[in-house]
Amino acid sequence: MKKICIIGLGYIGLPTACVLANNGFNILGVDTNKKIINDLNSKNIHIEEPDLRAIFLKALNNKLTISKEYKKSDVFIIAVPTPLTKDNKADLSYVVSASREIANYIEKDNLVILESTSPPGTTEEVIGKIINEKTGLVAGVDYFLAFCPERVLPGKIIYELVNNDRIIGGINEKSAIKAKEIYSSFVKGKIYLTDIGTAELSKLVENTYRDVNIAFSNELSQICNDYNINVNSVIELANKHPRVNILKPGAGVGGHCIPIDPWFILEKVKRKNTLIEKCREINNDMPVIASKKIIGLLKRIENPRVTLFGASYKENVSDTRESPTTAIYKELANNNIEVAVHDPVADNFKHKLLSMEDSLDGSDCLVLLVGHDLFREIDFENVFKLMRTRNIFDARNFFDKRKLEKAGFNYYML
Ligand code: SAJ
Repeated sequence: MKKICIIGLGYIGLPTACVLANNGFNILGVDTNKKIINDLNSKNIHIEEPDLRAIFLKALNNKLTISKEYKKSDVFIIAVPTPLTKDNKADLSYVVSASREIANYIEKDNLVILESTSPPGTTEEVIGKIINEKTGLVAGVDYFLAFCPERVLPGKIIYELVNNDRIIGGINEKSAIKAKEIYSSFVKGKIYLTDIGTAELSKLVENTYRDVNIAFSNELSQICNDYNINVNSVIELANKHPRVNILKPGAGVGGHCIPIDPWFILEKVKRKNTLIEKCREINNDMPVIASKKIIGLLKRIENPRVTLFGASYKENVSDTRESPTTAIYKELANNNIEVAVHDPVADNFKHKLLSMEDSLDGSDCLVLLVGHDLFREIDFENVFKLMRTRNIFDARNFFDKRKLEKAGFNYYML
């Protein structure tokens, strides 16, 4: 049975480790975080994701071991974070330390795969270089090296891990074929083989395409304001065209992928004023634009109090990383507005999360930032009683405007 060492037991590494263990591989999951190791070994998972717990428990009964220590393995899969530095560059320190560790255990004919999203060149120029220098082995000759980006959507990770198509880039054809042998054990989608650089850039292009599309919709929302036309109706109708698919505007783009990956593309690009950078700017400005509108609504109210509904970076996930709510909170608080936050789904938010009742008590504006399904069940009669001034600012076109206006609320959209 092939031994695979998966490095980094986060949103990608842990589900991948489980799926591989449940498909006949002997898996060692490694992480530098002691708490994660202890929790996992006590059967507690640190990630909220539908169906993950079930496949994790099954994997423990199969061949999944969790440890802080690396071991000799046939395959090493790197799934560590690649965050953004303050000057919009990739922080590859986790990739570097994983590569150094792998170099201590790698043997001839092993396979090394990078899954973490990284700037083009990382697989060969960082991982390959470190391992080659430390071991004297040569990537593509003595061991196989490939990049196989994850493409799963948080909230649907387990389904998409199995059903999405995948791209594999190899340092040579043999490396790509070796990596395909591993992924084809569980992937039901198609697997496309290419070179490493093309695979690295394709991954970044997917997320950048989404960022550019959302920026277009956010710009449209501002243009529609000038014309006093409802942007959502415009997008809905334009999308009836068979070749148009505009995404939804909102109060910002969050998460740890879409706002970050466009910068990885630009890392070695000499051109200035790229469309990609402009779109980042448009999306980054949205929390401030939304805040200004909220502040404008409340200007005649003394000691205004605002309630933000939604702290996670998008609907129905608990993850609050890069959530636009953080920026909006800051902007409102800096303008002397008392801010309360309610989110029945989010985890680990920077500010205190209150119950719905406490967050709305005496509030002058309910701001809907994240369209969690649970918010569909809100009892607006109760909301009406709790609030001091009945303003609703709907940044996601989520509520039924007519129904709320009929119930006596002042309804505003972004
Ligand atoms: N958003 C909008 N309008 C939309 C769609 C999204 O404002 O119409 C916002 C969301 O509210 C959120 C942000 O964009 O704040 C990102 O959410 P998302 O659902 O677009 O993307 P992620 O970050 O959850 O996952 C993306 C996915 N990439 C693509 O769809 C191209 C996923 O498949 C990737 O695997 C993931 O990034 C990743 O890990 O790279």
